[in-house]
Amino acid sequence: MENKQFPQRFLWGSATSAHQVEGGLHNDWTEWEEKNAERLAGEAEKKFSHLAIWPNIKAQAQDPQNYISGRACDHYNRYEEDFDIAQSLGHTAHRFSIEWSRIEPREGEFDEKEIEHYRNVVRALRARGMEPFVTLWHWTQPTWIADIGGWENKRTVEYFLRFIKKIAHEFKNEVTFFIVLNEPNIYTAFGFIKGSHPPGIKNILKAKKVYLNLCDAQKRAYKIIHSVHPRAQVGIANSFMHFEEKNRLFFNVFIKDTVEYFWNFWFLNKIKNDLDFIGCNYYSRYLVGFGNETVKTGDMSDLGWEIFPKGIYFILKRLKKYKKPMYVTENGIADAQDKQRKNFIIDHLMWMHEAIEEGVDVRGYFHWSLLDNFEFPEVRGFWPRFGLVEVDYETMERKIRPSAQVYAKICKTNSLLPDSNF
Ligand code: IFM
Repeated sequence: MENKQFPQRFLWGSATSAHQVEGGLHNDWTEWEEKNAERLAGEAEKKFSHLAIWPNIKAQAQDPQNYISGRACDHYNRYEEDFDIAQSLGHTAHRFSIEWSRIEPREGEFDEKEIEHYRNVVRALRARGMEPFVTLWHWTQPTWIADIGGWENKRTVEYFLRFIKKIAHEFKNEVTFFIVLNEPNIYTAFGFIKGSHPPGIKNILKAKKVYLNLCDAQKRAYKIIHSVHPRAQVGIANSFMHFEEKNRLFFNVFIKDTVEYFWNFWFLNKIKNDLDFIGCNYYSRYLVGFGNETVKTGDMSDLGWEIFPKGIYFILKRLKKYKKPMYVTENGIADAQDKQRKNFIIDHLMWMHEAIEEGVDVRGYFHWSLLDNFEFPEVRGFWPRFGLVEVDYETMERKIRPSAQVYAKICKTNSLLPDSNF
């Protein structure tokens, strides 16, 4: 492999979300965790015993404590130490979320102390030469929002926009990049169709209502942020999956096209005129349709997700038609032993580079995640290990994984060096 250089001023970093790393929260998810931890521990064997990693995680996955986010990584108190690590690894940007339930714990009461906390977070990043990318909603809400029916209720949109306006005012001199929503498609599918994470509903009509409300919120937030902060760059981080049909049966191609449209493009098409950039969260390929698989699949992560690096290229190429700058706002792997992460990173970046070479305007890459954390979708808890940095949840000690050093070389040289250099 020859040296592959990335564009000048390309941003390199990693991503987290408040609920997954901060600790000490009280929101609709923490309440749901308390009520469902026993059940989730009881279901672990059925859900995870097919995974190669099962013998190593069995005890943890069957322990109800695994499903309580609790003090998480204590990042709320340790963010400076964590940002020191990110800086030492050559990161030039960092994505994190501001937790609505901290800022507005009771309706209409904004907590100035917590606003100050996040101001300090932003300043800590800037002091270390990292550009902050602020997510404004990463799935959690204050309990008073859940009490009025959460995103099923139109009033939630109005409350959310009031929160957005407050944040835009407070941070207009400190933050340029705002990601309004994180993965509304995953939140809605698992929360309102499969019912496997909060609020645990299985009702397609409610799902539709929630999705439309989120869509409305994203569009209107764009206008509100720009009215307060004209120089802001406002985007979304959506989950994009690479879909393929299991085999070439005619009907399967139709199914694949339909699923792909609704998962990857429906929401984006609705909001595309109110968007400065697209955030692409990419993890894996999914085979859909009927009959036996004729597609040969590759290696799997600890979570059983297929490692399919070329998928990031296919997705980025398909997003080119929107003619917006793009950031890969998440891409990562659950790999407790850090055996696959190095190649995962190199191979995905190689394909991302290929897309850039072919004219796709990608301006940054955020690895998921800086730290091991509380794995969010379907509340899998602490056993999946996504971190560049390992966290010992007993002592809170941080240990940089070898793959993080490989990624650091890429960040520091702004290039993928020939194989021999890694
Ligand atoms: O941990 C999550 C994150 O919260 C949203 N995107 C996918 C990640 C890995 O599952």
